Amino acid sequence: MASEYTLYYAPNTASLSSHWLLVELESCGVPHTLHRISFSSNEQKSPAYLTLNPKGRVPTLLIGDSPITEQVAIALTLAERHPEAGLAPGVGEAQRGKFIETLVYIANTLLPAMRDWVYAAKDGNPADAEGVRRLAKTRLSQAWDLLDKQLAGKEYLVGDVPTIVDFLGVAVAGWTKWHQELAMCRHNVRTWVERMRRRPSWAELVRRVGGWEPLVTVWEDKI
Ligand SMILES: N[C@@H](CCC(=O)N[C@@H](CS)C(=O)NCC(=O)O)C(=O)O
Repeated sequence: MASEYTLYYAPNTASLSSHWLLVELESCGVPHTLHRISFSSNEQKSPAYLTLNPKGRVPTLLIGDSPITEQVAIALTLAERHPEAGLAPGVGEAQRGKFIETLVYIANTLLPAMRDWVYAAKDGNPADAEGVRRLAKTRLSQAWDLLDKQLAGKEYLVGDVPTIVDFLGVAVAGWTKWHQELAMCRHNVRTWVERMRRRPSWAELVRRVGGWEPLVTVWEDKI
């Protein structure tokens, strides 16, 4: 079947959740194609890519000819386009409010702190980077404390089945070695990450991106 989805991605970056969800959706018969962006040649800032994503970042998902960016927006779009996969509670369902709250928290607290921690010296003045990273670490730690509490006595962040907030959270938890250790020293977070990583789609994702640990090390070296 011809695929209407093309994901512009780079291994072990913010595109990981989008890639994982697309692999997950293959079990519902939804195909996709991939376009790997080379960070080493700064392809994310090339004129051709900037026409798709003016922010010069990954991920970008093309739906037909229409690009959307931001991993949280991509995840929600995929969940809404494929309700049969059960990746989000529907409008009006009991869990919908908690689901939106968790999605927004990931989007406006966890992910920006992660960006600040990784890119402090690049996004801002390198002389200020240490202070920015210190604050980002505190915010990440507080975010994982909160998510750990939310997971108490539960298998997934919202309701009894995995939704996109679980895919987004687990993807970012493993982004770097340091961050993975920070997140997974909390019992509920650790068992949740391990549970999500037992999904066949995770094993397939790791196989396709060429292994997990070596990529984590690559990122750690860059910071
Ligand atoms: N808010 C965006 C952030 C995307 C982002 O920061 N992507 C990074 C990779 S982790 C990127 O493309 N970096 C390349 C650059 O900034 O030049 C999202 O969550 O999708």
